[in-house]
Amino acid sequence: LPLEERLARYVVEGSKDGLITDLDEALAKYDDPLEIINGPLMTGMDEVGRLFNDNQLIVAEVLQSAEVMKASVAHLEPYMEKASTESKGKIVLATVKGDVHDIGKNLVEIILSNNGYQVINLGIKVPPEQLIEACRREKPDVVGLSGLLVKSAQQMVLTAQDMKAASIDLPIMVGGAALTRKFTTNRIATQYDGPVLYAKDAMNGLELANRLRD
Ligand code: B1M
Repeated sequence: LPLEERLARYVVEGSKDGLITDLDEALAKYDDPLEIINGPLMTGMDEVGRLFNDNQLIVAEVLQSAEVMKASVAHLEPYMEKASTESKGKIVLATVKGDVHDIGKNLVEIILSNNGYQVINLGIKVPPEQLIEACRREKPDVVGLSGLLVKSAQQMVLTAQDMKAASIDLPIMVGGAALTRKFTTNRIATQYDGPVLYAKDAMNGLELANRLRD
């Protein structure tokens, strides 16, 4: 099989046998390690999502796929471009209440921290109270919310409402598969006093954070 298909297959099959060797081959072939993640590895993950939706995979198998994705990101991370050490700002990052998906969020953390941001990663299933407390404690420049489930998009609305009630108006950046720009503008931003920005992927998240600084 060609390299790209082999990489996607590790994710789909949840197998790590030969993974590192192929990732190293990919590192030699691609200029930017992020292209390996956004390309073949994401193709594999999308296939996992499709098979899971069709009841052809069970949660335990999807978990194995997630492990392959995480191991791949960990292997590629040291090769990603790192900007100067000057601190560009602080971001509190969380997967919203009720949601355990964290691969995308952790990718956002890697990209932001490699590019000069201090990231306080609160983890998964983070309730609004915990986020509000972190905002008061950490005084971040931006709050980043991730969520992949349809119900997580609604949870982001509730989170924005609670933050507003707590008189917080820091910029919020949201991302995740179930979200759209339209939902962000029409449903989340209308419930909040500060800016609410939609990031389609982790790189876009970095662009938006940079734009907020300017
Ligand atoms: Co779940 N899951 N899952 N899952 N899972 C999805 C999301 C699903 C679409 C699969 C499907 O049915 N086709 C579906 C959601 C349906 C829906 O609501 N529309 C689903 C479901 C149903 C579930 C469970 C309910 C299953 C069950 O238990 N019956 C359960 C939910 C539990 C819960 O959260 N309470 C569940 C559990 C799991 C696992 C634990 C097994 C595992 C997660 C492991 C982990 O994260 N540690 C898992 C996985 C792996 C997936 C899929 C297959 C892959 C997600 C992923 O990691 N993608 C997913 C299907 C799919 O997405 N194709 C699916 C790779 C990752 C890099 O992409 O996170 O989208 P992503 O991040 C992207 C962008 O979205 C963006 O940047 C990244 C790219 O650069 N981004 C941001 C994300 N957050 C951002 C934040 C930002 C900026 C950008 O700024 C703050």
